[in-house]
Amino acid sequence: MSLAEVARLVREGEDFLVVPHRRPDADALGSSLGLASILRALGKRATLFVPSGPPRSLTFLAQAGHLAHELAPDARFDATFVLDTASPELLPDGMPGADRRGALVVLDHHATHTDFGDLALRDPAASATAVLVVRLARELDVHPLPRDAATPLYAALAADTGGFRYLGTSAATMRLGAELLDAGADAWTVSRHLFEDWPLGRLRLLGALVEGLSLEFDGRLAILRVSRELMRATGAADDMVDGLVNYGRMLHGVEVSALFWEWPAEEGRAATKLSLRSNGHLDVSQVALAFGGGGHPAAAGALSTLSLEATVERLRAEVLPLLSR
Ligand SMILES: [Mn+2]
Repeated sequence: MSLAEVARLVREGEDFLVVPHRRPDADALGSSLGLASILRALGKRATLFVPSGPPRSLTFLAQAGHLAHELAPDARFDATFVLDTASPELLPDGMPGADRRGALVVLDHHATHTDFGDLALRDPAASATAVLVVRLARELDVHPLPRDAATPLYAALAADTGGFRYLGTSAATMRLGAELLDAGADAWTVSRHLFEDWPLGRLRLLGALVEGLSLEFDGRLAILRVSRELMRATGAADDMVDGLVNYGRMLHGVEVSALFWEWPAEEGRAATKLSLRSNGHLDVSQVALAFGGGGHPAAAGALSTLSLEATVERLRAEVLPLLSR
């Protein structure tokens, strides 16, 4: 689907709904805030739907625009933009039905995804969904980018590139970062909130995770276990676990870091959240896919229906062929 078609939909419509995936991360929320602000700069109405509200760590971003926690039952939209969302199951509850949401337009950069949406701009080569939002803004001749879009889009880009460090960070990534700074993005506030400013529970949890880290396959696979007991002992809240998987990847010799997070069992079924990071040579999105999840080649995840240790066991079996290639 072409950028021009999506741009035409924007020009012809008046009233838009913008939705990031559930439990939005910085790219999902930042690119949604950015798009809503760009639509408003064009004189359109934009409702940003985040029923759960922002996660605590991203409340600093939510100041850039109003988040709707619910939609009026009779609300109708000319089109609904869904951002950073690889499959419809990842959308929040309470989405309007097909008769009220208009065309469903997906902007996403996940390598593994479900084909959904009436129109889609999908580019796995884009380092963040924010890149696609800026492409759309250019197509719509929005110059310069609105000031209140700058910090959210910068945060989205900074988060998904690990602070402009990850594989795939290019001159174009840096140029876009610079353009967002020119538009008024507050880089220090973003860096401080995204990469520092940790609650004590998270730092204590990291300490315990490093202490309990185990290595497999000659130190090429790092395993981090987050049990409910460890969460209790360190005083960490559920929103403090995201991203800790990266610490396993920092270790010399490690190619894949896997974090296993014991999730409260629902209806008596065991569940383990699995996060995977690769140092670039192995495609962990394929491993996540085997567990019913997905993501990017270097960063992926899944929700396993097995217990924590059974998930570890299964992962060993899935990763071994990759490592021996
Ligand atoms: Mn993303």
